[in-house]
Amino acid sequence: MFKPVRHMCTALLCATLLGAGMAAHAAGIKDGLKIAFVPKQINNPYEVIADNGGMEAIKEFKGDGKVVGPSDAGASSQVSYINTLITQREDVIVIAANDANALVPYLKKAMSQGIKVVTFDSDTAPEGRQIFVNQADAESIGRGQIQLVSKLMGGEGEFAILSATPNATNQNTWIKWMQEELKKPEYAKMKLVKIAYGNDDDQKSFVETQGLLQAYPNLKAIVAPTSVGIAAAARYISSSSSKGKVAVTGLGTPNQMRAFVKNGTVKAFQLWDPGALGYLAAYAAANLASGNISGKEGESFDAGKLGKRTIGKNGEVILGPPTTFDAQNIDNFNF
Ligand code: RAM
Repeated sequence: MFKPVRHMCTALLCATLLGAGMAAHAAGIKDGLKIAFVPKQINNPYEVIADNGGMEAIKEFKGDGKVVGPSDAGASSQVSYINTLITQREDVIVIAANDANALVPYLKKAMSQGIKVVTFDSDTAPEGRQIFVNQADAESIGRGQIQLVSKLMGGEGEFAILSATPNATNQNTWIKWMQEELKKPEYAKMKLVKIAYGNDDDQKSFVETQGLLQAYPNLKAIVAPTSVGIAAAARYISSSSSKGKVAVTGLGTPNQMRAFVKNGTVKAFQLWDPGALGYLAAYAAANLASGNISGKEGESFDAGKLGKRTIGKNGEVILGPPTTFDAQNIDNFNF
């Protein structure tokens, strides 16, 4: 029954490792690494879950983690945080970038001083970082959003996208794939009438939803590939005469969307586990700073409870496919 693990460690070393809790996961990771997470914005529940996942991982491998960032999802707002982290000689900056290009010079400066840079959730251009930890394959997210909204609106009619900021790398990439998917003949009767931007600001997203409904009286659906946008759109529609007429879908957290699923405003939406995303980003960061990986395609690293992960093309590490939530399964999720 019980197999001694003699080949891996001596009894004493094993006892020490077990006594140290997760130390067994931290193989090859340097102690005390200074890792700073910079989310798109600090007050977005999605970002908070992701950052908490990162801090959990950093605790496991005995690093020194912190979260700093702006309260709005703007790239210029992230710059001063990057500059301060350079001065503070962090080992790694893990950032959800609010723009693909605007941050690159600052992140390059960090890298030129030996600070490692990992993007997660929202990437920069590849020269701005060593690794991008992506929630899921961007093409599948984009195409999947159109497949879902098509189902919800019966494959025909007008729909709009309510996005985050106009510069958000992740949303812009997903929207590009949505538009690509829309070219297929099976969507010929669907018309994308507008891409609106709520800037990942709850109030602005709420007002943009109202604007869409006024401007397009025949609107059949709103797809919001942002957790802030989808929650604001659902809140607006749930107490308007459009409830039951205009479908709301996109990407959201189960905890923010639960009430709208229960009251029938939202039939289905998608997401991945943001906590696992942050956790994976922290392990990628620590392995990079420990010299175990450099960001090249094919390199693998140990990501704690997520197991061994391999770096793909362009320094990208993928968490896994998204989940579709609906009334049947939403209560199985608590994030
Ligand atoms: C918002 C942010 C984030 C995105 C999620 C789905 O919280 O825009 O970057 O990944 O939505």
